[in-house]
Amino acid sequence: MQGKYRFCFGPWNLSEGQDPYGPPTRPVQSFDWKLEQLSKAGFDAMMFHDDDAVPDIDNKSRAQIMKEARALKRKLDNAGVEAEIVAPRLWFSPMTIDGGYTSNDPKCRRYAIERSLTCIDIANEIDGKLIVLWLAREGSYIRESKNGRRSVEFLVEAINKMLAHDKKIRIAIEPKPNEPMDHAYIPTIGHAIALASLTIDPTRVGALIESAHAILAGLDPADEIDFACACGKLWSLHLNDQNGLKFDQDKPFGSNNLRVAFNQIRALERNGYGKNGEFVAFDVHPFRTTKVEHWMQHLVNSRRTFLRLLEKARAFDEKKAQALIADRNYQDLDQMVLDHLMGR
Ligand code: XLS
Ligand code: MG
Repeated sequence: MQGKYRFCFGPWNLSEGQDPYGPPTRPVQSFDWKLEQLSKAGFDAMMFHDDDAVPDIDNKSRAQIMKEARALKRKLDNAGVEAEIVAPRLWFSPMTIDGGYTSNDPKCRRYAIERSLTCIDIANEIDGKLIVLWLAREGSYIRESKNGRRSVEFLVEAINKMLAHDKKIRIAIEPKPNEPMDHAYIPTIGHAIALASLTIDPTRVGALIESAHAILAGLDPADEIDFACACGKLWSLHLNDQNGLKFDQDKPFGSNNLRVAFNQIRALERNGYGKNGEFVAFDVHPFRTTKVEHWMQHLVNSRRTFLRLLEKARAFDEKKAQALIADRNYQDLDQMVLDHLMGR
């Protein structure tokens, strides 16, 4: 039985083009416009940060936050769009300059935890089944500024508070090795899964793999997928691409390396990814040069590439490949993959 995949993206994936060296190149668009584009392009769900769901969250009362979350839920229902994940944005506030859960300031650590609990309440209101923790500033700029052992304990403590706050919520940790930090405390999927095992309920803590983050760690995303799936922990996925060890590029899926993309899909296929309702998200950004009228293309194209490569993965001659493997003829296996991808 071959599975069907369901796709999503987040409002931040329709970004305006600013980078550290220049201002936006496209005007800001409303959330409603983004939701409409998502529906029109036939995607199934939307991802959220807590403040994508409720903007300016830190300056609103709890009652106001919940009211806006309920209004968002009605909007999503009307559009027939699900909420896939909600992620606390713990890297923007003045309270998270030195990190969220691992800040050296106890007041700031408390802020990060309280904001995460509010994020869980918002997720429940909009029926988002999964909390994602991209641990953006949980790391160090210089090694001596933080105690690494203590930081791991702070992370466990924070996740435990979330698990205790809601007995049903599931949490997926999204590792990334660097940017904005010099070194992040949870750089790979192995670290994420090990961290899960230290919490009070490891069955409710899993992981999310982003292709570019694995590449930035010098790893093959397909191997990361297989590792997470072997542990039963791949609960969400951010496909994109990355041209080597540079800044985080969030290129369209397959844009840099079709073969690496092909192998990610083979890994998803052999692990039955999606059979438990998991989504495929494209955490991609438009090139800065993109015009307003082409603003959706990086998402539409990523899905198109995914579906084309899915056909390629399913049409791959496994019998022939197995015969070459049995003969230890990896030379011809290599060429067989290239020929297959080139259409012969
Ligand atoms: C940034 C992350 C971010 C998360 C969600 O590098 O990929 O987009 O997916 O917080
Ligand atoms: Mg991501």
